[in-house]
Amino acid sequence: MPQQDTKPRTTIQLETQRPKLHKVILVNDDYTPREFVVRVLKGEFRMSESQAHRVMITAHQKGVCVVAVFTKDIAESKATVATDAARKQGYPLLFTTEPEE
Ligand code: TYC
Repeated sequence: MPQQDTKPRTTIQLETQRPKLHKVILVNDDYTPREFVVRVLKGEFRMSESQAHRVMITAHQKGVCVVAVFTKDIAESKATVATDAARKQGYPLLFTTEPEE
């Protein structure tokens, strides 16, 4: 009778690969009107008036504020669209992105 192999099998744990999320960051400047910042936050990031106002004031007081987190492509696209909207109106408003830890 053939001997049975009783050695435990090596188990391979396959981790589900979750894409790293990227933050969209609103940067303060001295020139863009507050109302315009709020309008862009509402339009591009689907925020309510009060959420947008809170984020704008945080950036105004601290220099930057995290707006939201998305996959890399979406974060970069939203930051570009929002920044371009400001450029079209002649404002220096800037949205940047960075990977989450
Ligand atoms: N600091 C600007 C002002 O006083 C308003 C502002 C807020 C601009 C947040 C950019 O990310 C910003 N008009």
